Amino acid sequence: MYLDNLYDSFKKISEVVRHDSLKYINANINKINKSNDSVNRIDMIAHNYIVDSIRDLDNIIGYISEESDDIIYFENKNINNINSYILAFDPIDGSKNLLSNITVGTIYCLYKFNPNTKSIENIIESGYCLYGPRTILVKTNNDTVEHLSLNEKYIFNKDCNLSFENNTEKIYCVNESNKFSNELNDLITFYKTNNYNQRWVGSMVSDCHQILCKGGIFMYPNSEKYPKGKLRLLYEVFPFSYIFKVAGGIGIDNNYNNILESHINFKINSNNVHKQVPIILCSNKEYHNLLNYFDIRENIFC
Ligand code: AFP
Repeated sequence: MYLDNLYDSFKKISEVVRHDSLKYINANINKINKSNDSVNRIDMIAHNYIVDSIRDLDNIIGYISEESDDIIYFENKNINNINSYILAFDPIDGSKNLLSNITVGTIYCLYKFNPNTKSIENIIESGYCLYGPRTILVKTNNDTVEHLSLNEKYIFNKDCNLSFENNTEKIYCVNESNKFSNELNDLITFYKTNNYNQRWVGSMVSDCHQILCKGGIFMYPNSEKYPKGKLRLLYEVFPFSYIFKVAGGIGIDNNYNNILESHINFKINSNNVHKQVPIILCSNKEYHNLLNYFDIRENIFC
């Protein structure tokens, strides 16, 4: 499936983020989305560009956006079970950061979808576009994660593939102002005492990009403030878990299990379109460190 139209919509979003009046794009448009966030004009501009870009792609029968209450089906599409897809996306991830000119991005995930059972059958591609000092597109392409940057001719030019193989930096990425369980506090202390460096931007796209480029671990666990986690399963957690998997890493849930294993046949309904879940994303090496840590901890406390 060619998503060139989608990538073109990222170029348009990048242009608006860079050059339109800040007052205009950051204006609150008096709308609250299903996640209870107030919607800024830039969120809707990006949403509309993306929807327009996929509307004419035959096999994409609908979409899920952070800015739409429910799954939306395009009219007049030839819906058949064998070849139906939906695109889930967060048009502007980290939009609160835009006010302070901090990098934001778009996250997307293309799902093979069964319209009869309304369930996800597979992830075909996922990626994100970062609107930072450079506009960077990171996307899966079968078994590689490609890193492309927007050049002066307005073309996404491939720079390299991203892989955890050579990434050795010790970074832990978590918002420590949240109140976590004792178990998680102990884990964070483990990172501190083992010379990991803490980083927190507050846009998932930026924080996870840093981990993909350098190594380490990203966490948004459940906390007192977000008992069910904060990040959205369908357009934040699954896409990043898939990117991490292809790069040689993993996304894990509350019980430290592979979160992608729950995506097969995940049934979408109005109540779970914006489902929030706890998530940890890291390289396979960091995952083994984490399991070793828990083994040792268990032996001490048993
Ligand atoms: P916004 O899109 O509302 O700015 O939220 C961004 C986000 O969903 C995700 O991108 C970040 O990882 C997370 O929230 C940051 O949240 P806190 O810094 O408030 O914990």
